[in-house]
Amino acid sequence: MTTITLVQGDITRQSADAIVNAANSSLLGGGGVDGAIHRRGGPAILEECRALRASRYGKGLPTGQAVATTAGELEARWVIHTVGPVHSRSEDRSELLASCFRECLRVADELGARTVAFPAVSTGVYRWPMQDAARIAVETVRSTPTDVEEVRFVLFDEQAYEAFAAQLH
Ligand code: AR6
Repeated sequence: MTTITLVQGDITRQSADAIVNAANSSLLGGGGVDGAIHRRGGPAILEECRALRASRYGKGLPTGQAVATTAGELEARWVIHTVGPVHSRSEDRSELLASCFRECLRVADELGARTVAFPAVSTGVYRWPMQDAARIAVETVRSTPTDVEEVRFVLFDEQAYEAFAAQLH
C-alpha cells in the first residue's frame, strides 16, 4: 500500500529517497522547481543531466518520461526528472501528465526508493489548472502498482495544498 501525504513548502527542503523535478526536455535547467533544485543541489546534478543528454537523450527527454540522477547536496538520494506537458485548451494532454507520475514511480521502483516527493508538475510555467492537475496526480498514483511506500506531494502555496487535499477526501 502506498500512503499519500501532503506538505506545503519547498520541495528542495524535503528529505526523501527521491524528489521529482518538473524539468523540461533539455534537462539543462530552467525556472520554478527546476531552478530551485539545481541551485540548492549544486553542479553535480547538471553534470549528470549533461551526460544523459550526451548518451541516452540526444534529442531531449520526451514529455511524459522520467530519468534519475543523484541529488547533489540535497537531502535526498536521487532526483527524478520528468517533463510535464504544457497545458492546451485545444488538445487533451491528460494522458501525458498521468504518464509523468507513472514513469516517476517506475524509475523509483528501479532505484529502490521508498519515499518520493512530487511537486505539482505542469502547474507553473506549463499553466495546467491546479484542480485538474491535482485530480490527475492523485488518481494516477492511486492506480499505479508500486513498491513506493510514501508519495508526498509538496505544494508551494495554500491554494495548491487545498486542491490536493480536496482529492484525498
Ligand atoms: N517547491 C515546491 N513547489 C514549487 C517550488 C518549490 N521550490 N517552486 C515552484 N513550485 P514549475 P512546470 C511549484 O513552473 O509548470 C521550468 O522552467 C509552482 O508553484 O516549476 O512543470 C522548467 O525548466 C507550481 O505549482 O513547473 C520547465 O521549463 C509547480 O511547482 C518548466 O518550468 C510547478 O511549476 C516546467 O513547468
